[in-house]
Formats: sequence, C-alpha cells, structure tokens
Amino acid sequence: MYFMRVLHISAECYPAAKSGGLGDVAGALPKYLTSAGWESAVVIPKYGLPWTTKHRFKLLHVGAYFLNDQYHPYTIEEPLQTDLDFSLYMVNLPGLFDRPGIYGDAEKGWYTDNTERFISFQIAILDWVKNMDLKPEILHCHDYHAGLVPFLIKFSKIFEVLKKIPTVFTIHNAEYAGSFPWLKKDLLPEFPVEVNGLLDWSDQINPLASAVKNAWAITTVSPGYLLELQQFSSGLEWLFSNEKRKCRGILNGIDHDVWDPKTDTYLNAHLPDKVAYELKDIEDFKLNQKKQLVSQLGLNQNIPWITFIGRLVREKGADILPDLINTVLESGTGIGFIILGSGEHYLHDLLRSMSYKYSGKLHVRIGYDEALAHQLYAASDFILMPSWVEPCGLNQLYALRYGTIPIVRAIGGLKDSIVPWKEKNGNGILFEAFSVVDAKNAIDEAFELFNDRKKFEEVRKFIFGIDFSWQKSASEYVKLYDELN
Ligand code: NHF
Repeated sequence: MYFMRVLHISAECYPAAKSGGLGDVAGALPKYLTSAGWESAVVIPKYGLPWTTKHRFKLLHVGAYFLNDQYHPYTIEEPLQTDLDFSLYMVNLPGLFDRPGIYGDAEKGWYTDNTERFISFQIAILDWVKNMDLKPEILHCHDYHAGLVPFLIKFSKIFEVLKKIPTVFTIHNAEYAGSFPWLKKDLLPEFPVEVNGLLDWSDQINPLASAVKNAWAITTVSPGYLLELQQFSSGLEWLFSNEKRKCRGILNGIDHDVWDPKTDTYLNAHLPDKVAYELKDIEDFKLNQKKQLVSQLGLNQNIPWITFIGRLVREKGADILPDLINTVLESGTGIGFIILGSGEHYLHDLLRSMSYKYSGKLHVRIGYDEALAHQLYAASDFILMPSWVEPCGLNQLYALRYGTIPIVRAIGGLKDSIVPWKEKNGNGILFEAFSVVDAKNAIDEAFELFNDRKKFEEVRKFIFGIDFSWQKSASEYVKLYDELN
C-alpha cells in the first residue's frame, strides 16, 4: 500500500534524471514537504540513464491502458537502496523511455516522439493512481510534460474517479509548451467534444495552456516571473492575465543538505562547523577553494574569476557571452572567465576557439560536470547570469551559499533574489538591458568591488548568512495545499 499525500509528476528528479533546475526542484522540494507534514512522492519515467542502470528496482504495479485499439503495457517500479528522503517511483514504458536521454540525446538530438512519450507517461500514471487503494490528496504537476493531467482527470471518462483530486501545476519554464496538432488528438483518451477549447491554444493542443486553464492552482517559480508571463509569454499573455486569480509565485529554495560548504563531498576542503563565522573563516575557505581550482585548471590566482554555468542557449543569455568576453578581455581589465555548460553547437565551437586566443583568461569546459560545478560555485569570485528569461534561477542561490557574488540581469527570479550590493541587504550586481554594454558595465562594477577588498569581503561575509533554503518556500506550498484540501 502506498502512502503519499502529494504525488509530484515530473520529467526530471535529481539525482536520477536531471537536465536542469526542474530536476533539482523535484529532487528537493518533496523532502521538505514531507517534513512539513505533506508526505510527498515523485514519479518520473524510467529512462535508460546511468543512474537507472546502476540501481536495482522493485516491481510495484503491472498495468496497461487501452487506447486506439491497442494495449499499452507499463510497470511502476521503485529503485532499491537510495539515500533519498522521499519515495521515488518510475514508470517503465517499453520502447519509449529506455533511451540514453531525457528529451533527446547528443547524437540524434531532440527525440521526435516526445509528444507520444509524455502523453503515455501521463496516462500510465493516472491509470496507476486509479488503481491505488489510498489515493493522493494532491496531484502536483511540473511543466508541460505533466500538463495534460488536470484536463484528463476532469474530462476523460476513464479517469472519472480521480476528478475530485485537486491539481497544482508549477511552471518552471514556459518557453516549452509541448504543443501538437489536433490530428494527434487520438493519442488522448476520449473526452466530450464541447471541452476541446480547454485543450486548445492557437489551433493546437497545448499542454501548458491546458494546464493553466484546468489546474486548480498554478504556481510559477518566482513572483517576478508570474508578472512577466502576463506581459510576455509567446502568445499566452492573455491567458495568464485572465487566470491570475488562481496563480501565485513561490520562489524556489535550494537543498541545504546537498549544497553545504561544510560537508559538500565534491569539495576537498570545507568551512569549519561553527554557529557564527568570522571574516577569517570565510576568507580562508574561499582562498583555499580558489587555490585548488586555479591549480587544477592552470589559471592565475590573483585575478577575479567570473563563472558562467548552465545551458549554452539564448534563454540563459549564452549568445551574448562571446561578444561580452571579447569586449571585456580586449579592454585589458584583469579578469578571467570560466564557462561550464553545453547547448548550441555554434557556441561550443566559438567559445572553444576563443579559449585558445585568450588562453589563461578564458577557460571553457563543454559538457555537464556536477563535481566541477560545485567546485566553481565555491572557488569563483563572481557568477554571471545574463539570462534572457529566468523563471527562478538556482545558480545565483548556489553561488550565494558558497560566498560567490552573483552578477545577474534584473529579470524573473534573479530580480526577486538579488539586491544591488550598495543597497541595504545587498548581495550582488544587477543590470537591466539584455545587451553587451549593460553586462560589461556590471562586470566593470564587479572589478571595482573586487579591488575594494574591505567592501568585497564585507559583501561576501553578508551573503554567507543569507538563507534561501527550501524551508520557507515549502511552507508556501503547504499553505496552498491546505487551502485546496
Ligand atoms: O529555477 C527550476 C528551474 C528555474 O530558472 C530556472 C529555469 C528552469 O529556467 O524551477 O527551472
């Protein structure tokens, strides 16, 4: 028998499957909700990823759903021996998810059957929940991959028994809506034709829009992002404005157990375990981290290092990086840049070639490396986030936790979490326009701050004390669940 008050339906969950912040949130929030009394479980697809192949699984449920004259068999499995603080379930759908990537893979790119994959995922989950003796009190759906669930349980006859379960839909990233043509309508179980409009946006079936229309409550991962979606959301502005009464912005937190400068297993040296820190403890920690990193990567220890970690795509502002780095390095300022991430292939090539030209001042690592990411948060002087869109942003929160000052564009969750260092409670540097000029001015400001050692150390000490842990954000979800129940 399962016991869960909330079932989180997500495409990612750290450490089993992560491609970005969605994975981090799904891998941390449930733990904090559980300790706040809302026992949470997560269900994701069973991918053919290394984490899955390394673990053994217990078979919990064997099921099949019938659609288009075909049986679609699935199983629900639970990994054995994990050190997770919540139950993680996986849906095994043969042929659909047993592949090396989440949404696609490095060689073949985006999987062309993602629509079929994620629809099957949602139907299988609802079929499983339907068969539970004790059903969850809330279905919490994350991003468009779970966006059809609120509609399906409201209108599809086969899921009628689930109709009364409140649904929460959290938007981590509205850039992806998962739209597909009405021609594929038969991938979904039958529903009355009069409710077609509750699936539709611009003559397509739009899982994101449908979730906004049908879920009982909508959350975005920061209050700022919610307001931005009402003004700019690729055609969904009117929908977000219209539904704003059931929407709320809840800023993400970070998992202080995973991101802890006192215990982080990816670091070779740690902050001492104390209640209150002296300036010296912090400076020793940062210097130690920097020494190790510069010797590992062959860099200069005496200059400030600005790091970019993340997907090399426009959304994250990666397309202004080449011009920005050129401008800064050509101006002769003694600053160094480190880039860790992958994304657009033209950026891989361009940044790699620039790293030869600016050897010793620009270090580029294409790919995803969790250990190096932790070391960079701890060792860098600044973290750069020139994002075009940023629903919440977690990197600035990880950076703060390790005493690294964020330089961010004033957008979405970045604007909600970073305050200019010259102001009261200041913790970073902000710039407004999505332009090389504004970003360069912010970097100049960082350089000045770095050279004013007293001020720089004061800001660093202050940011070490800031608490962006999940406790506070989880309590806002608890409030929402209580209201819905
Ligand atoms: O923090 C987790 C993450 C956000 O801004 C981030 C994003 C994807 O783009 O909620 O989701």
